[in-house]
Amino acid sequence: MTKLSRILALVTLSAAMFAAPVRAEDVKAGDLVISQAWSRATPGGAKVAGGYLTIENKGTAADRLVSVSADIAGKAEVHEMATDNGVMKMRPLDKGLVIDPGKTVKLAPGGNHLMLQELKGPFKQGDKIPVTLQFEKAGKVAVSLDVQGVGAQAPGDGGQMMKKMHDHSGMKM
Ligand SMILES: [Cu+2]
Repeated sequence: MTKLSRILALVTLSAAMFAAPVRAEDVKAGDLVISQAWSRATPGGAKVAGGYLTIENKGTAADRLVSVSADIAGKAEVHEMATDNGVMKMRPLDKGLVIDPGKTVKLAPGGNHLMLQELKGPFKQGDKIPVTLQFEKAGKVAVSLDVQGVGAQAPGDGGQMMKKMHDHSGMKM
């Protein structure tokens, strides 16, 4: 092996390492980039689950997430959290969710989310749940939700946050 071919082999090897699959794949649709799509495992027979993801609009015009559908859910909606008489409640976003140009919109626990209802089966940690997003401009976009642990607060969390919080509550300051 010449010095050059050894270098080339190294370069090829490191390129292959960088190309290794990451957990949540980015999905590009027109000017939109959708990433970190995830959900949570459904505990004992639950028929509803939230869906969370990040939508970045790299274009110069606003787009709108109009609706969502999934084979596993009899009904799916885009929800927002709103305060009603001092109580946080969720409700469907009838006009959809606007993603302004140059902005990133994050659907996350406690905020906007996808609501999958009338589930035909449980979500288990490690599952990938295919859902179809419908955008006004970008059209239909297929993504899959990476199912995390029951108490997860973020993708890849697997319920660690919950455990950490419990640890803290037991700590004497
Ligand atoms: Cu909801």
